Amino acid sequence: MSTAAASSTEAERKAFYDRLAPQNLAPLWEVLRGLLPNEPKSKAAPHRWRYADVRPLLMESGDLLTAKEAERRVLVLENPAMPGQSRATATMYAGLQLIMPGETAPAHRHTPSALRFMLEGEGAFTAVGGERTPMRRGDFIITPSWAYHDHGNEGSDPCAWLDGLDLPLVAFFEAGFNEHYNDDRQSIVRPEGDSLARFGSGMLPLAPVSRYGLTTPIFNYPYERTREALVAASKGEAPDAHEAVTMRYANPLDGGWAMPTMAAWMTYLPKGFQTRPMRSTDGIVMALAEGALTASVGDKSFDLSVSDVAVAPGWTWRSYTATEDSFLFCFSDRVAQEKLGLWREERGR
Ligand code: GTQ
Repeated sequence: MSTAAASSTEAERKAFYDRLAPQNLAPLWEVLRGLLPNEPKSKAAPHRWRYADVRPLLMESGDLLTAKEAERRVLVLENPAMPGQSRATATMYAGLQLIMPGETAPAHRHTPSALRFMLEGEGAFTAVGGERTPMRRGDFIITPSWAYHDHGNEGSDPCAWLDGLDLPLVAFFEAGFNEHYNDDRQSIVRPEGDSLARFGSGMLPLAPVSRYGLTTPIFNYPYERTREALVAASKGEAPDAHEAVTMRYANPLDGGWAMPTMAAWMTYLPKGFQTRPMRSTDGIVMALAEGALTASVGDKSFDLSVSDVAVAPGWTWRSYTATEDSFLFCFSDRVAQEKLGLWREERGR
């Protein structure tokens, strides 16, 4: 008859584990607490990158190598708690991309989806699916999974933007593919503005066909329209205590989020407005489009100026105080978590 487990010594257990290892077996009871925490504890840390600090280094990289040499000239925003992993949050990659006058970031496509939030410079464009769009400050621009894309700068200023990609998610699923186009720039088959006219005018083609699978057919949501909508919406009802005035970028074909794995939204906080704390399971990357605010994230407090980027890790309390009329762009993996039935939030007082 076997002895009751309770009577076994540490040494006996250890000896047993040592016999398990060669068979690629392990005792669950030694790791169960770590596998099933009572609530999430993000590996990411709250952090803020000041654009004023990063910009000189980004510009220096412009002298160091061409966009073509680099393929993408980007300074990766690495979460300080996860160095070397190219992650801003547990699941989201973020970077600052620079393209100098006359340059082209050559056409390629990959299964990870990308979003861009335009920060600086005039004259940049991106091409997706045979159509070009100008990239202007505050524009939210999308590169759908597996769509060829190249970026160019036909102006006279350096152009810079925030990149967000679902790279860590795709790597987790081991579903990453990448391919180069046969030229630096893809051929253009549609006039500028075509997608926005067809899908972003509150009207749709009679037989609306999705150009990019699960991703919105609009690939540039211009800041002008976003800003106007938020300000107009703020007149109709008081800002929400937790969300202030928040609207999400939507796919006009189904009303869902614009992208299948990355959720993106913009929050308008009128000057002096202070949100109540909330937390959600998605880790958030934010960039200030306009204004000035203080973001409290966990035990940190970050003053954000225009184009500063910050990270609020998952399940970490966050709140904002606007020192000026402020527009805060945010993205996270919320849409993926929602689809998997995992997303939760908690609203504090
Ligand atoms: O512009 O296609 O920041 O492929 C990282 C990987 C940007 C891009 C990044 C990319 C891109």
